Amino acid sequence: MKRILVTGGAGFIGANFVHYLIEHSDAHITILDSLTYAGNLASLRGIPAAQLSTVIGDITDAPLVDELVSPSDAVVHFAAESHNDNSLFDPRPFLETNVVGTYTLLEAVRRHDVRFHHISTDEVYGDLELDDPNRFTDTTPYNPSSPYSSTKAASDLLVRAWVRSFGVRATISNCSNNYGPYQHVEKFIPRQITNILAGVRPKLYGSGHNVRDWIHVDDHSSAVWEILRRGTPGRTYLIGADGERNNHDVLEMILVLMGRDPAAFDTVTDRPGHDLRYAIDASVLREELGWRPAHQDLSAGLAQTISWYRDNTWWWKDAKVATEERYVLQEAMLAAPGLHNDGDAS
Ligand code: NAD
Ligand code: TDX
Repeated sequence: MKRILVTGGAGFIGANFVHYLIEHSDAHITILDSLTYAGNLASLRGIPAAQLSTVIGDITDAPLVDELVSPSDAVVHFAAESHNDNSLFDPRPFLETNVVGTYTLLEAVRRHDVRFHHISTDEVYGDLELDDPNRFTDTTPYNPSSPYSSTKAASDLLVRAWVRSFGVRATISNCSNNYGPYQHVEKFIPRQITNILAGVRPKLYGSGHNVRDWIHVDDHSSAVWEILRRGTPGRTYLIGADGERNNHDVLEMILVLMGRDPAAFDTVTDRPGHDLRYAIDASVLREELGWRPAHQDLSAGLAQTISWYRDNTWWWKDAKVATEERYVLQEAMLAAPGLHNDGDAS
C-alpha cells in the first residue's frame, strides 16, 4: 500500500493515524478534510511534506472524491461529524457527512476497485445495563440512540450493502471511546483537563455513572493498520482495550493527577437519551490478527494526555473559547421546554 487516502486526517483520530503511518510505513498519504470546527491542520505539524498531500475539500463532493480515490491503493475513512451533543441540536450535518459522504466514497471505491476501510463506533450497538455480563460483538444487533450514532449505523449498513451487492473490498471497525493528544476540547476528557488548566470547575453530566470503554488513540491506530493490511474484506472488527470506567471515576482520576480536590467539579444537566454503558469484546481482533493494545494503564495514559494539553495551550485555546460558548447555549436549550432530557429516549 503505497498511496493511502485518509479522510478526516485533520481531526483527532485521523491526525493521530497519519502520525502513526509516518512512523510505521513508507506510504504516501493524502488527506481529504473540509476543516470543519473539528479539523486542525496544526495537528499534522512535523510530518515531512514529501510524505503528505493535503486537500481541503468535502467528502460529499463526488468529482473531487473520484479524482482522489482513483490513484489510491486504499482509503481509510475517518471523516465524520463526531459529537453526540451537537447531533442533538443540529442533526443535518451528521446526515450529510456521515451518510451522504460515506455513500460518495463508496461509489468512488466501487468505480475504481480500491480497498476501503470504514471507521465506525461502538455506539451503533446502543447501550448496556451496568450489570450486563455481555459486551458488544460483531453479531450484536444495531440499536443506536442518538442522531450521531444512527448516522454512523446507517453508514456501516451502506458499507455492508456495497460489499454484498457490488463486491467492494471493504472492512469496518467499531471502536470504543478514544483519548489522547489532539482531541477536540468539546469531548469529555480534554474538556475537563482544559477546564482545570483554565481555572474552571469540570462539568459532569448527570450522575456520572455512565460507563465508557476507554482506549488510547495509538492503540486504535495500530488496530486499524493491522486490519487494513491483514483483515478480511467484508468483515467487521470491534476495537477495544478492556478500559471500562464510569465518568465520575475518570473525572476523579484527572483531578487527582492534576493535584486538585477530587470533589472539585460541578454536576450539570444530563445529556438527553444519554447511553448508559458501552463495552467492547475485541477477541476476534486479538485472535485473528494477533493485535494487542499497548496502553492499558488509564492513569498513565491520562497523565501523558494532561501533559500534552498543558504543553500545547496554543493548539486548543481558541477552540476552547468557542466550545464553551456552545456549551452555554446547550445548557440554555436543555433548560427550555420541548427537549426530552430524562435520559429515556422514548
Ligand atoms: P473529529 O470530529 O475530531 O474529526 C473529524 C474530522 O472530519 C475533522 O477534521 C473534520 O474537519 C472532518 N470532516 C467533517 N466533515 C467533513 C466532510 N464533510 N468532508 C471532509 N472532512 C470532514 O472526529 P474523531 O473523534 O477524530 O473521529 C474520527 C472517526 O472515528 C469518526 O468517524 C468517528 O465516528 C469515529 N470514532 C470516534 C471515536 C472517538 O472516541 N472519538 C470512537 C470511535 C469511532
Ligand atoms: O462535559 C462533559 N461531561 C460529561 O459528563 C462531556 C462533554 C461529556 N460527558 C460525558 C458524556 C459521556 O458519557 O462523558 C462521556 C463521554 O462523552 P463524549 O466525550 O462526548 O463521548 P461519547 O458521547 O461517549 O462519544 C465518543 O465516543 C464514541 C465520541 O465522541 C464518538 O465520536 C465516538 O463514536
